[in-house]
Amino acid sequence: MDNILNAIKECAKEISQMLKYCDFGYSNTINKTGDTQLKLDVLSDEIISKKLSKLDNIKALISEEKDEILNLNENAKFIVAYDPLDGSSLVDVNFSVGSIFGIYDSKISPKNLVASLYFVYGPRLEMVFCLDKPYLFRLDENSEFIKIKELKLTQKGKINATGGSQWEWSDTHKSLIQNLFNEKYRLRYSGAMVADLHQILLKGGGLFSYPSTTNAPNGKLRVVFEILPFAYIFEKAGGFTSDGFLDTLFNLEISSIHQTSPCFFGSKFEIQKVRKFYLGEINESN
Ligand code: AHM
Ligand code: MG
Repeated sequence: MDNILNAIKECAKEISQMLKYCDFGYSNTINKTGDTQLKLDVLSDEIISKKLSKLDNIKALISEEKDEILNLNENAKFIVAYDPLDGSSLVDVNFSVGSIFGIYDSKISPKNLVASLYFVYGPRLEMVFCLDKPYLFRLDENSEFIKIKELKLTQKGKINATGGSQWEWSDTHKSLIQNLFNEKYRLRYSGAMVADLHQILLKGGGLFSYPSTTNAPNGKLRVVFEILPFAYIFEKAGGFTSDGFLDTLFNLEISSIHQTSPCFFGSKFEIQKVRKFYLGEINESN
């Protein structure tokens, strides 16, 4: 898998450079989820698919920006699923954005996810790579990713990051969020899941949620290339995940590559609380 990791690192360096100087207007295409693609989304996807297509141990590529699977080498082992530029609508306000990759062995199923990594394009270029344990890396002045530390979550955090619009939340979600604020959690939400989840991982805990909403009952975030890669990292860091009901996001069933799901990532305390609210064991915000 080393060749895949090395190729992905090179892509991230290229995307990071492109973000600094490239025009960030809209293209005239719409992706599978219905978002009008930014030129940067399309360019990031091209950088990744061009480089990874050359590797003979990749069976197929799945991208947020491609409607269909790109089949490459039929007998190869790995399928790489990726969101080339997560949070791209925030580039115009110069917020941190990212790229997310999940590496699956032979088929797309939660159990077959064998490694995941993401990059944060912020003031620094950072990477979190996880095989057995998640490690933070930072690009140095010689353009090398230097290992900084292992990421571990505590049992209870202080951050509350929740997506969607409040008027579209269920009463259950409103009560859960109010309950966390009553327990002195602090709101931290930029609108780019890579940056928001990275903050929770580096600060040691908290809750990130993207719930079911009235206009998106299955949530907004995509299972194969956004949710599962982060669930893998969170659980390997000692954290927990759920869709509100399941005791792990790894029990989700996948029926299509662009499928979405409500999702919750956090420390033990917060995910236990999420499930108590969603399963109806608690319904008061206090
Ligand atoms: P994108 O992949 O098209 O950028 O969309 C995903 C982003 C996530 O990064 C973020 O968590 C979410 O959309 C924000 O949505 P909202 O503005 O509804 O909270
Ligand atoms: Mg995304």
